[in-house]
Amino acid sequence: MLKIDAIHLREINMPLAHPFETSFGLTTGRRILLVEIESDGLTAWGECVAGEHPYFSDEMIDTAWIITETELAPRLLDAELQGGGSCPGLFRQVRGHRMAKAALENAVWDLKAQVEQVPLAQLLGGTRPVIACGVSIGIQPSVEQLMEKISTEVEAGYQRIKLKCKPGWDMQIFETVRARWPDITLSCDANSAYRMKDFDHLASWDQFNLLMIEQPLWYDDFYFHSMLQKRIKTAICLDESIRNRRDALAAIAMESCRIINIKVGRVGGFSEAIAIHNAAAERGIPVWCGGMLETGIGRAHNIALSSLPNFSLPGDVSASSRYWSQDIIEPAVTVSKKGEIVLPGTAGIGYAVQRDRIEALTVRRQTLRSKSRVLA
Ligand code: OSB
Ligand code: MG
Repeated sequence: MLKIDAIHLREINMPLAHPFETSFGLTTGRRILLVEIESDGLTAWGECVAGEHPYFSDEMIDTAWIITETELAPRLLDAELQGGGSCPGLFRQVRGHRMAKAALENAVWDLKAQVEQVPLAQLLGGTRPVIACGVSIGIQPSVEQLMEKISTEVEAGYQRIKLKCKPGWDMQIFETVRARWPDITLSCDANSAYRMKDFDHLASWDQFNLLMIEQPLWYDDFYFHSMLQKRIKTAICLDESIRNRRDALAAIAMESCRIINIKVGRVGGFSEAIAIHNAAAERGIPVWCGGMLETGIGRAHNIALSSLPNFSLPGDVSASSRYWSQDIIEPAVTVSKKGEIVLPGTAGIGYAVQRDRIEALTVRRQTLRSKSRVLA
């Protein structure tokens, strides 16, 4: 049994090495909530992937902070835990706030891996010694800059290029890219930028031989995606819409998608991520691991998750240097010329968390201990 003695919340601010633009907005720097749990002399970290604004989902760092402080941490502090799998039950009374829940649950999984002296990937059920990496390339100020970026990433060996798109930054881009790289594995991510009036337009993208179109329609929709999937040859991949295993089952049954992007934060933690992975595997639906501009801590968690067998498509888990001039783990995450990340072999997340660096980046902190428990 594990018992958590203290939970430390902190906000760190980190400028992105390159601004990242999606159909829902531009991010130049990240405000990130990190949680650190202490148990019997061991310490483990979790990263909350909620954004600076509630634009990708309804969570943001400030809602995650208050829910963690007032609801989730108090439940975790008094509990007797078998491991990370005990968290969903503890947190069930709190509806939603999955990114906040995931940060704590994932830290508990890391703690358990340290106690058992096994790599986190092994504890999660991972089997892959290396994972296949793709990149997500944001909307650029110009087509020339986009071509430059793609060229850099293709040269670096990444196995799949995903282009963020939106009305006005789609067809012409795909045409230009395909003219230069007819054979690369290419996909796109609309982050819900299209509507029913765009169905013919979306159907015309079949000519570009995209591996998938990610989340073209509303962030909370299955039904209209299933209508669209019937109209187009290209596979739809759902990201935002899939909050849990039931959503995955519904989407698969309705044929709303043929591929699922699993983000451990979006679905509330490793337990639910594994449940979705398994449900998809049983139904022949491949999954891949999405990214949320994570620091090394969240990135290490994504790497461990990506080692599960049905993560059979390259994910959005790429090198630290694409995001940060200096990461908060050592060594930084690197990607080989073959576009792969080698799973670390040591116990826990397999990377050393750089506490000094985190201290220097911290702008807000709070510690919660067992005796401070206040529940309604
Ligand atoms: O939809 O996959 C997305 C980043 C922030 C929010 C949403 C998304 C993304 C990415 C970037 O595509 C993935 C990454 O490189 O971390
Ligand atoms: Mg996406």
